[in-house]
Amino acid sequence: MKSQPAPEASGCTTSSCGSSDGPSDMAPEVWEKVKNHPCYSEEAHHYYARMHVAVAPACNIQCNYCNRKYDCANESRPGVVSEKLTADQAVRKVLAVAAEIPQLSVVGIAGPGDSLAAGAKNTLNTFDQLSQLAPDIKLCLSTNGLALPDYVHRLKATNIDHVTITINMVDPEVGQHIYPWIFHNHKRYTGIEASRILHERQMLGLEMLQEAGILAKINSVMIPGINDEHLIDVNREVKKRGAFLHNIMPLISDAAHGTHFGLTGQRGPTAQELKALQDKCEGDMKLMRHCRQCRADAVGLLGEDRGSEFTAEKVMLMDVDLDGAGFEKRETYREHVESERATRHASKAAAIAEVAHIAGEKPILVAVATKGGERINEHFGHAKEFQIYEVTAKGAKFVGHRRVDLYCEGGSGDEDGLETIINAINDCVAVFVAKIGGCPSKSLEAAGIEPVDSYAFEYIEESALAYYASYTERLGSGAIHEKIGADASIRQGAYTARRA
Ligand code: CLF
Ligand code: SF4
Repeated sequence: MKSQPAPEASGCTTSSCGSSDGPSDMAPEVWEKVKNHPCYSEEAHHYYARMHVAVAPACNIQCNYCNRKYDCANESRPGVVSEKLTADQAVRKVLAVAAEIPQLSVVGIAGPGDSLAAGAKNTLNTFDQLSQLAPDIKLCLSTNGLALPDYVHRLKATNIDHVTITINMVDPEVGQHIYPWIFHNHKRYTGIEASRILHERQMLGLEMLQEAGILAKINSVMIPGINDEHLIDVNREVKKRGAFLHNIMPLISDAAHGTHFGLTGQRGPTAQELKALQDKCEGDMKLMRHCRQCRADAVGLLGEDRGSEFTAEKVMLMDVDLDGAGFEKRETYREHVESERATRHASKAAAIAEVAHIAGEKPILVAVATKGGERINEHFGHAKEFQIYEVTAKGAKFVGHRRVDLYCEGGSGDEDGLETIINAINDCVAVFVAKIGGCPSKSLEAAGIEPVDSYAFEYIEESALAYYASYTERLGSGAIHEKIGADASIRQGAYTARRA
């Protein structure tokens, strides 16, 4: 999605999302729309991939956290792409990826500008072609909302079920500190008037999506001191207008990105600040916590980016099947995931029953190294991110992820990298890995983070619950002490290789 956007997924708990029939609080037709969407369903993001095609270079507003000139293949944040595509190039790229990656379930258009700016010509052309050529793949769109009211009916006619609007304020007084200008109806507006128009168009667009039966996800960028507490009002207003999911993301404000906020020293939130705000907003509306703030040309599972395998040059050399493009492989994969879902439901319920006798204990956070499939299946030294689970006797719930520097590059450990990892997961009591060496284990233990490889290749949630039982027992016996007051830092952007 755009500059910092992107949507959400469910805040699902162990007990609600394991069924292949869907959670009990969701209508079957809605579950059908979200169950294989890696952004709209937290569970789905362990299994399904998305890709973005960068066909929308222009933007009709300016956000103080965006600089689309900055491009780096190792950078991961909205608004950033390596190459812009025509609609025809984009369609060819999607068909090439769909043939190679059976996990692909969604194609999104999220910039690098605004998908609906400048008449939305490329966006609509791309979606029109894809809805004919690969009808099993869902189409998804992200926008700042300024032009949205003009296109809702057209999006509905193209069978687009998922639209994300980035909404950072519902009060133009707040908005004027985020948006220096907008361009609307052939005119440039600045100051509070710009924010007022943007706000009114965003609310109208959201209401129209609701009327049209299109699922709306709201992305909000948390900017400490500017809109952090205000996002509680945003959450209330978008919930009132029928938004399905709210995704609150941390501001990315590294000065090297050249954004207004980066250059003026505006900081992003810490991990604890972000989680506290997400917790406050999580009521009867679903909250997305697994957003990776993707590039506008990202390809793959949310925690990975395989975009470099599918550059326009490489795609031109591929033998692309325009008729079906791997449909059978995708069908087989979806059947496999459905069968996993059915099995997991019973297994998670049994794991919760095992710890149900533990009462009154505080939740703990654990970090997990995973390559997907809801399993602990990544080595500590190879992890580019850790998934964070909050564990209680009621279940293990995904609450976020932390990007890190690779610890192991070229076969040896990097002590500087280790420090950034510890900073990133410092609020966790344990880190679950498939394998870990003696040196990093000692440093982690010294920081109060227990390295755990005894659940290697097991399912994450069941392992987290088993660990919780052992942790509370050891705490009760005095064998270990409670970890209090630790916070963690949020990395600005994805991993960037330090060695050639
Ligand atoms: Fe792309 Fe956005 Fe669709 Fe997902 S991303 S257009 S809803 S398919 Fe997802 Fe990426 Fe976060 Fe966006 S992780 S930035 S929320
Ligand atoms: Fe950048 Fe435009 Fe997206 Fe804002 S809406 S983040 S200015 S591309």
